[in-house]
Amino acid sequence: MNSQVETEFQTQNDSKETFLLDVIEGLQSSPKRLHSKYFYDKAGDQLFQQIMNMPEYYLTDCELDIFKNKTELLAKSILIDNKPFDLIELGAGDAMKSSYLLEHLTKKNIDFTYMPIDISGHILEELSGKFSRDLPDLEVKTLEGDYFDMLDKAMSISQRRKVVLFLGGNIGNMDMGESYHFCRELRRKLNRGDILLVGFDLKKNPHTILNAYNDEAGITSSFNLNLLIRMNRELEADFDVLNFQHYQTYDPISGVCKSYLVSLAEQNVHMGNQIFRFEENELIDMEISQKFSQEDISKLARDSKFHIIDEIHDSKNWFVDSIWQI
Ligand code: AVI
Repeated sequence: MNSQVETEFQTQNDSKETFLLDVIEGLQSSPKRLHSKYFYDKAGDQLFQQIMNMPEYYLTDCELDIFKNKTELLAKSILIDNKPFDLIELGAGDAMKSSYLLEHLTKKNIDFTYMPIDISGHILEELSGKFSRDLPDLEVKTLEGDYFDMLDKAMSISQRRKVVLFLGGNIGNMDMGESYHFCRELRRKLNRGDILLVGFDLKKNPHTILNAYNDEAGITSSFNLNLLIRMNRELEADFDVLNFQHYQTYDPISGVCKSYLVSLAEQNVHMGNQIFRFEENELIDMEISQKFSQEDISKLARDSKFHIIDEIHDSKNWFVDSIWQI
């Protein structure tokens, strides 16, 4: 049987116009900031792949350990009744981790449709191709676009129970306030009985965390600097990349892990008809990767009106997939 793959298209929200406006607003703020969602152009995707393969970057291996070795537990916690459901993955990428769950459910003849949501149509096409070859019995409906728009679409095209996956510790790329609003918005869109499975990177030895974002080879540095290169190419800016330096911090009390770019000189950067002045040692706030305690996770679930129904940890206890229900 052939895999049943359909795609819903939608114009990318983060068009060049939005990118430009966000950048201008960020560089006019104090402190200056850029949004890490813009890291992921073609070169940024490749650098992120390299990050995931670095020995210091443990997050991917930890969650892979859960999906590969605790698949049965994951399946049990999302299969509450025997009713058919839709398995939605926010930011599915190459679905490397979720594939283990998908294969497990398909082999058990569970009636479900996999709905990967991603901003990149190219990634979704590749994913469809991969599943037609490797898991031909899996029913796939790809949704290209913004998470919340596509979640609305998923809710409107099928009335079945929803299980939403938000993996990879991506929730950490929001500050605590933003993640609360994000979970509240998900809660608003879902129905009673629906499930949200979120991957959280846990607080641990601060050296382990700092090293994951401050690698010797400088890949994380290139990942940050690549956004300046992207702005030069797409927004006609004239950043001199050699005049900026990556700086990483981790505060073990708050769990806030942050990356900055430091201006190495007093300099002006042009972008169209805008000029941005940088003092020597002035910072651009680039990315937050929040780390969580169990208490932080319980509070986030409670505040956004979910119940935690299960928690599945990796063998080192460094990462948790927390399973919430409305
Ligand atoms: C995508 N996200 C979960 C990564 C993280 O760990 O915050 C992005 C990243 N930034 C630097 N290294 C990895």
